[in-house]
Amino acid sequence: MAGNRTFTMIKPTAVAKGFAGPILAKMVSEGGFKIVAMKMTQLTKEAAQQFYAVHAERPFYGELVDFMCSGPIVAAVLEKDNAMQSFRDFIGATNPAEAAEGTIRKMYGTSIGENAVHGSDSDENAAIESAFHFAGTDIFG
Ligand code: FUP
Repeated sequence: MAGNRTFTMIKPTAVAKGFAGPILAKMVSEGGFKIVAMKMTQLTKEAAQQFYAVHAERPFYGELVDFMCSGPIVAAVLEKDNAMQSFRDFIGATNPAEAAEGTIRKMYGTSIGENAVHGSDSDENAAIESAFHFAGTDIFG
């Protein structure tokens, strides 16, 4: 059965441009996602390396890590039926240029790297990524 929680980060450029508020509002009021944990934080280089360890062999890994620790992010755990897939549909394709009209990445992303938001790609990773950022007592489901 599909899980009812997923994990997201609003990435540094989107936060710096003041898009955290509009993005969160869209997630809640249009997407129907409930925020059950949230914080503004800045990843250390080590934390970004660890978070994206699955991409360590990819050519864009260094750039991705540098970008993700370049400024504050907003991390959140979201709740909805079928949360992981529903949220990935809602944010759109990895590359904003290929994302459907009206999706968060289309509206707020500028490139495949600076694509405004992260969304977990499996229920298992949603749980791992949520635990990476939040203690169980800081998730209010
Ligand atoms: P997604 O699951 O849609 O976030 O996409 P991926 O897991 O394929 O990629 C994770 C992150 O790596 C993306 F959000 C941005 C970055 N990336 C690049 O910078 N270049 C690429 O070619 C692919 C991904």
